[in-house]
Amino acid sequence: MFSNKDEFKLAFLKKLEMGFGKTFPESTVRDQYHTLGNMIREFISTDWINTNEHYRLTKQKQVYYLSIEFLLGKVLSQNLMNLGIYTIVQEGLSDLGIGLEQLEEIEPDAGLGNGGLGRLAACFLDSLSSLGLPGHGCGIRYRHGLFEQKIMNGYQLELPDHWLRHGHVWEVRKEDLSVEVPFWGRVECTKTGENLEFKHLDAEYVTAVPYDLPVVGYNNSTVNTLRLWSAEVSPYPVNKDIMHYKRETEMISEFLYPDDTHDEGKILRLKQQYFLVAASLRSIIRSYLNRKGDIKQLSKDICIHINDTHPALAIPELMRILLDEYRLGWEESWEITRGTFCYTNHTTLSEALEKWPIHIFKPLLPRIYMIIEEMNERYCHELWEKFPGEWDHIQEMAIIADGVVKMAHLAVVGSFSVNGVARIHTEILKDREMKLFYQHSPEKFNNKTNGITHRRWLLKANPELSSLITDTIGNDWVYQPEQMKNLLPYMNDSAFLDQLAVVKQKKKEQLAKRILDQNGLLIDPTSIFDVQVKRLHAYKRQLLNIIHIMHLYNRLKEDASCDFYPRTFIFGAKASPGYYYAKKIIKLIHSVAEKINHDPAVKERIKVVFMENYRVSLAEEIIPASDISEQISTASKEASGTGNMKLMMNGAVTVGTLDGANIEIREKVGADDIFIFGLSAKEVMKFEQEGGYNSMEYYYHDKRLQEIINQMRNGFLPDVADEFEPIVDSLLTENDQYFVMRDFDSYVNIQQQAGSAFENRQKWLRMSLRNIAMSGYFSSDRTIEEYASQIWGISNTSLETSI
Ligand code: DL6
Repeated sequence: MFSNKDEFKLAFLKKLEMGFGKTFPESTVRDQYHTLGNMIREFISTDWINTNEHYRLTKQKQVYYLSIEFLLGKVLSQNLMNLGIYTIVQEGLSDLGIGLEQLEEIEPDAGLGNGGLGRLAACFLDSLSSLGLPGHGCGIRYRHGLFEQKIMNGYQLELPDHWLRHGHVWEVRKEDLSVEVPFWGRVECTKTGENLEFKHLDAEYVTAVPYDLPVVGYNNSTVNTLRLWSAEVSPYPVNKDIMHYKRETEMISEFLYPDDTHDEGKILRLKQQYFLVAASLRSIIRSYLNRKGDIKQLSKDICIHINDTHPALAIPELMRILLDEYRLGWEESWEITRGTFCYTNHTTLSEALEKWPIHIFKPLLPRIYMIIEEMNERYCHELWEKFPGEWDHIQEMAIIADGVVKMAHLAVVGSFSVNGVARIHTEILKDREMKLFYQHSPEKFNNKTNGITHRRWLLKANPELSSLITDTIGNDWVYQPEQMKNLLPYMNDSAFLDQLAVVKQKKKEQLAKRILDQNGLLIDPTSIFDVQVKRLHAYKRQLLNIIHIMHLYNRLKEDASCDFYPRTFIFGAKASPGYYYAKKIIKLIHSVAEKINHDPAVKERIKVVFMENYRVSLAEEIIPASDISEQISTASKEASGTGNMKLMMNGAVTVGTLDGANIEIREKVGADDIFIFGLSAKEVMKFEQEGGYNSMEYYYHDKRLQEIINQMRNGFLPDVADEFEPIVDSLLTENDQYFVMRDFDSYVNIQQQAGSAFENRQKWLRMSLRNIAMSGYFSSDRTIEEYASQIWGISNTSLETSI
């Protein structure tokens, strides 16, 4: 298509004219973006076809990663980089007077996810392709991804995300591969000889139309597929008002996470989940049979990964297909099914463990419900044999109990592998949440510590640091990220450390400019950039961070001459629209920012910045500029975290609790190059068992805390009256469930240590370097290699190997 800059320019101009019927000078930036995107997608298509053909011919085992979220962000630059044509395109465009970054600005962030779980899925896809592994994603093409956050007077407002408004250049609609998904209706059971036959009658059908996105591997010609399903009206007749049916149908793929506080919302969520799995399984099996697969061998040739419990209905759905469509017996179907699925748990928070009320489930998915009932009966029978008479034990493990279907139980029982996402998380699952299941089938349980793709989070997000690394140790680290360890010998090389400092400074200046443009706030790029970017949740404790900021402010007010290195506190966080408390924390951050940023007495030594609409592309700007990475969740609550890994990889030093993957980060960098504070998970869980600690005591005895809490309610903060009563209540009346006050003193001390360490420039640069050098372990390539060899049983047999 093009192999050098001049060919690229010619092809680009021709495509622009043909696509938009305009001359180049008449074209808009959007026309240019679309032209480039379409060109690159076409460029990819030969490798895409070849990869599929290769899989078909070699009949190698395929993995399908089912996820209700894929937080892809922008893909233009990543694709150019993975294809090895970034420079050709950049220079070609530049000759035409177009900045590639201008076109990137136009690209919408594909925000089909909330946070960690969805971004992990996107990193995994990148690693699968880049390692030349046969693994594909299946998800939903939401018309509106995660809401756009606007801040008005310190309050979060949610606007619908219109990422598809101008079309999506990367997707290919494959209408011919549409499938029909049934809801409602009734099941008729007839007996023919010895056999029972089940028919789903009077169902209401929804057409699932696939949109395929290419997932381009890094420099290896592998292009896997992310298939996103869109819900459309079916050609089958319906028994209700057609407009009503259309609205209901299209709602299925309208919004990511509809509000499910009421039954109508719950039905929609459940519909989304079944829609995803029913469509995906039909398409997986169809393509398996096209490859001349034998349905009885399915579990040897295919592995389906369930990303959290949202796609767990895939288990009864496969049973239904095997029983009703292929007429296999229960035992045989069950063996195939259990051999096909594996499940990852991403949280131990009980409110996030999904349970569907039977009164909603049964009428919506009548045949699936029957199958789950049968699975449950057989499973309880098996338990009864093992634990005769122990009703409570069996009840606790049942899939259906207390009027609900327990999705985590369904996922565990129907999978051959169950994993947590960091070592401590897996241990907590085995010891607590899933203890009985672990005791029953310990062989299923394993840990796969999360990872992030270094290609996006370092190579693309931080080209300056990437070049420094490559100039210093060569580029093998791009293929084998653990080779970043070869940077360790430069620990005492002051010339190298100086270059590292220059890179960080440059990234900080870029971010400072963005903050000036976006927030109108001038910040000091030589101050410490102390960053907490993640979803807003009580357990993540943005509150502890802001309380600490208030404490620093109070100290500076008491003694303006006190020794204090300037700090810029940077937050980025979206709160779930219905999460009232989290929204109060956002308001609190803004009120504190308002107070501090305008107080001349602090002499610019503290600045507080809240960056609106945190998303993947903004993360790519903030993370490379960070000095301190705030990972301060209440120990035992954060399953793993992945922001901690991204920040570490970009040289930020962690201030954190012994929670999630922070523990493994500490093991890698050593206790001297991370700042650990607070209660351990064991201590937190012990307090929880004993009914918590007495937060009032801390209020009365720690004058610093008392002052801060009083300031939340005594008019000290501008324009707020009793705005923060719910926060004060959570700390005092509700006994501080997340141990914010309990960990405060320890946090203040560690922050002081971090500040002092920063002042010793050489020491800090060495800490930063060790974090970068040891971050290779947290590449999702390592994680995916573990999944591939230890769970999925797939390997790289691609035409070209990646190195
Ligand atoms: O595993 C990815 C990510 C972890 O890093 C976070 O620690 C965890 O909170 C997050 N979990 C979710 C839970 N969603 N649900 N259900 O996003 O997963």
